[in-house]
Amino acid sequence: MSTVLYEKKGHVGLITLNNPKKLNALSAAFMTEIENAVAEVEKDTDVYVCIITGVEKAFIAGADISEMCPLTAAGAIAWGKQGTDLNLRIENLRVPVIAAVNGFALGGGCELAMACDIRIASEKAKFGQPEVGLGITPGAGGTQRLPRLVGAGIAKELLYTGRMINAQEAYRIGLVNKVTAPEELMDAAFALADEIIKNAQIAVQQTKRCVNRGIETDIVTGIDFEQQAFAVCNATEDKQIGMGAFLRKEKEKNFVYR
Ligand code: DAK
Repeated sequence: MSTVLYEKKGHVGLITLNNPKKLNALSAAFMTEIENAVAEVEKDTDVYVCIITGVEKAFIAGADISEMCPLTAAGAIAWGKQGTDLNLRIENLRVPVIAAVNGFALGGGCELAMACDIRIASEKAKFGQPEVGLGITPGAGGTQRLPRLVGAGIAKELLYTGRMINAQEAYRIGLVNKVTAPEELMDAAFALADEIIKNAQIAVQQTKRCVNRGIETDIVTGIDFEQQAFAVCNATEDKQIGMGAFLRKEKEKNFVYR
């Protein structure tokens, strides 16, 4: 039985992390399986949104401490590259990625969730960056993505204390967009995916690129990037479909993703 499940539901690529005995701790082998599932999404242009979730009580309870424990500085660089690359790959995936955080999202798990475009959480979710308590810094983007999401002050408090926070607190600080009852989490994730899917996908994907690029650059460069994306969308069939429907006062828009 695979510890990472991949299935397609309509235009959604659903990745389910399924190693509950280890609380989905990120071993090298487990990360390879996640990479393979992400590769499925990457190559399938019929997937418009990706959802990542976990089974039972964990989203991901961090990197596998038994693998990290014997690492030397040199070994850590090689080992660490896999996690860093995986998160960059998720962040730069062509399609929006929703993290449906069902339980523990700690250390590398919180970092992977933060590499996703949008996070929604079950009331049972718990977030934290406990690395300093293990004698290490966060290693897969925690010191970079957390301050960008919640601001430096709150991020530093969480990073220096290693404190675990619940879903409501994560919502209050802007780490997650929504909190749901546990049994409603996947319905909420799919409802959000459907709201994205009904739009013109080249426009959605270009918008993702603009936000990701723009957030890392000065505003003039970011706006220039946005202008290029706008030009690209103007050459699409979906633009004619979207605007044509408005001008003809039609509700129905049958986008063709061209
Ligand atoms: N690693 C290995 N095994 C883990 C694990 C982890 N992170 N988390 C849980 N497990 C295992 C437990 O050892 C236990 O295994 P058995 O004893 O049954 O064999 C099983 O999962 C169930 O866990 P518990 O019995 O502990 O379950 P509880 O409900 O009592 O507690 C817990 C749940 C999440 C509070 C607890 O398991 C816990 O504190 N887990 C560790 C959390 C943690 O410290 N995570 C690591 C943070 S450091 C890098 C990239 C990434 C990273 C670093 C570098 N580079 C790119 C450079 C990431 C670092 C981290 O994530």
